[in-house]
Amino acid sequence: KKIVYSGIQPSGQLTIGNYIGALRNFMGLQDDYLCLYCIADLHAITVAQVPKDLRKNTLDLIALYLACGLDPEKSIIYIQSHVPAHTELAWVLNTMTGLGQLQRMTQFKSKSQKVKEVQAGLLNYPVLMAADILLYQTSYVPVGEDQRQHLEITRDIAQRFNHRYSETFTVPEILPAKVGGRIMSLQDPTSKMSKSDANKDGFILIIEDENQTRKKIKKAVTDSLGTFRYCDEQKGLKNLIDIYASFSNLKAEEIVEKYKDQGYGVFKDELAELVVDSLRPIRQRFKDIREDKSYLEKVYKEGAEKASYLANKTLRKVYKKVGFIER
Ligand code: AQP
Repeated sequence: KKIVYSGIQPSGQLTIGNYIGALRNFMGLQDDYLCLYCIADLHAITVAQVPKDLRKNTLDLIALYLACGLDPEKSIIYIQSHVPAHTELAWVLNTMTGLGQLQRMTQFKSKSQKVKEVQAGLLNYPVLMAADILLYQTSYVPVGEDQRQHLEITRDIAQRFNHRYSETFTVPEILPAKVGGRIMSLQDPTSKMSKSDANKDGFILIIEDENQTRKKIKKAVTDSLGTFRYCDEQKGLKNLIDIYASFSNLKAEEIVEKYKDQGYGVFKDELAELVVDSLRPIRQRFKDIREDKSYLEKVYKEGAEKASYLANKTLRKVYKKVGFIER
């Protein structure tokens, strides 16, 4: 079977952006591919984290993976820091990645503006991500559009290594979401919905109280044009239509047709109910799974064992090719 790899950072509670752009697409791949889904805690610390929150968010994320339907019998679910090969390969790849290329990354530019002192880890984030993906000889990476640039670097690094030494890594391809690859903030539709946004009204969490979800959708920024169109002049509305499309089987044009004579209010109310109804089963399952600590532990321990086995095979090859003496 071909390999699918993806990960999500436990850097906060997950938003519907993470769900629509990434998580939701993980489930359908489990039968056709060998899937590895990681909890990217090593990535999370590229931005300062409170240790106790990181621990909680990590366990929450495993429970959420399971609540969404990831099956540990089919897929490998594990915590990134439990597989040391990620950092080991990242070091090697760091020695073959240009500083200029890393400095040009959009995510680096936007995240480094938000901190007082920029740490090397933030700059090197895409190299660690390349290591994650390449370690498993991944063919496909289901991620949101915001990660496309990082996937390009991963491909560059893989090709550079293969060219300099010999065929070692599979060169991966992005598997973008069919709809909603880039969900925007409800409060600022020019920036992407992000779980670490200081403005909590900007995002809807996968796990939150239903009334909170309803309130945030009501408060979402639209415009004073009053027309119901799907266009770039009406970014707020466009984003809400994208969210509607993601949770229904309607296309943007069909949604416009349905609501064009009804105004924003009715549309928002119905969108809120659609989102709440769609997330309800996950919210219910999450509670039970999250309480079963020993089950969660079993899942991530077995996951780490399986992942390590595969990762170490690639790492051994890499070490040999760069000229390290075998241990
Ligand atoms: N707004 C979004 N629309 C669609 N997809 C999105 N993703 C993130 N935001 C959106 C996708 O979610 C996956 C997990 O992302 P991550 O946690 O590894 O990092 P991120 O992309 O940096 O996500 P956040 O929510 O913005 O986290 P913070 O605030 O911690 O940086 C990825 O596949 C991503 O494409």
